[in-house]
Amino acid sequence: MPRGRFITLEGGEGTGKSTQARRLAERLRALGREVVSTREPGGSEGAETLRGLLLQGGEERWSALSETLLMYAARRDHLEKTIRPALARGAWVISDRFLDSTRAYQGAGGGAPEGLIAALEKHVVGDDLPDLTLVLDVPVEIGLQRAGARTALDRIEARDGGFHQRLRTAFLQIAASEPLRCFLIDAEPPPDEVAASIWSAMQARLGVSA
Ligand code: T5A
Repeated sequence: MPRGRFITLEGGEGTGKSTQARRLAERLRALGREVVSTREPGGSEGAETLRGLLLQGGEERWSALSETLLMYAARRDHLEKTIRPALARGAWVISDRFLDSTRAYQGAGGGAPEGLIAALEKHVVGDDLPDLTLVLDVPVEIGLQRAGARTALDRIEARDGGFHQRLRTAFLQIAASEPLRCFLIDAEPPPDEVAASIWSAMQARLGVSA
C-alpha cells in the first residue's frame, strides 16, 4: 500500500483553518479517498487530554517553554497513535495545525528557544513532515473578529494584538522560507473562493484531479 499524503493547515486565529479543513476532507472523500481529519493540539486520546491542560486556565499557567514541551508531548502521541498508522495504510491525513504552530506561537510569539524547537522537530517529527502545508493568511484584526464571534477566546487566543501580529509575520516567514512544502493562501475572501485557491494548490502540488 503506498503511503498516504499528509496535509496541514496553519495560520493565526480565525483564518478559517477548521472551515477549510472540513471542506477539503469532504472534497477528497467525494473522490473516494480515505481521509483522516485531525487537529492539534489533540488528535489522539492522550493529546486531547493535554489540549485541555494547554488551552484552559489563566495566561500565567504555562511559560512558552512549558507550552513547547507539552505541545511536543501531545504531538508525539498524535503521530504515533493517529498520523503514522493512517499514512501507512494509505489514508490522507488533514491536520488543523501542526509543527509550524509551535514555531510561530511558542517560538516567535512566546520566545521559546528556536534551537529547542528545531531539536524537538528532528526527534519527534523526523521524516514525517507534511507533504503540503497550507498557510492561511488574513489581517490580524479580521482573524480575531472571526474567532471572537465564534466562541469565547481561550488562554492563547486572548493574548494581545502585538502577539498576534508576531504570529502573522512568523507564518509568512515560514511560508517564504519553505516554498516546496508550504503554499500561502489569501484567506480574506469568502469561504468558496478560499476553497478554490486551496484546491488549485492541491492540484499543483499533489496532482489531485477533478
Ligand atoms: N497552538 C496550537 C499553539 O500555541 N501551539 C501549537 O503548536 C499548536 C498546535 C488551538 C490553539 O492552540 C494554539 C493555537 C490556538 O490558539 P483552536 O481552538 O484549535 O486552538 O483554534 P484555532 O486553531 O486557533 O482555530 P480557530 O477556530 O480560532 O480559527 P480557524 O479554525 O482558523 O477558523 P474557523 O474555520 O473556525 O472560522 C472562524 C469563524 O470565521 C468564519 C467561520 O464561519 C467561523 O465563524 N469564517 C469566515 N468568515 C468569513 N470569510 C471566510 N473566508 C471565513 N472562513 C471562516
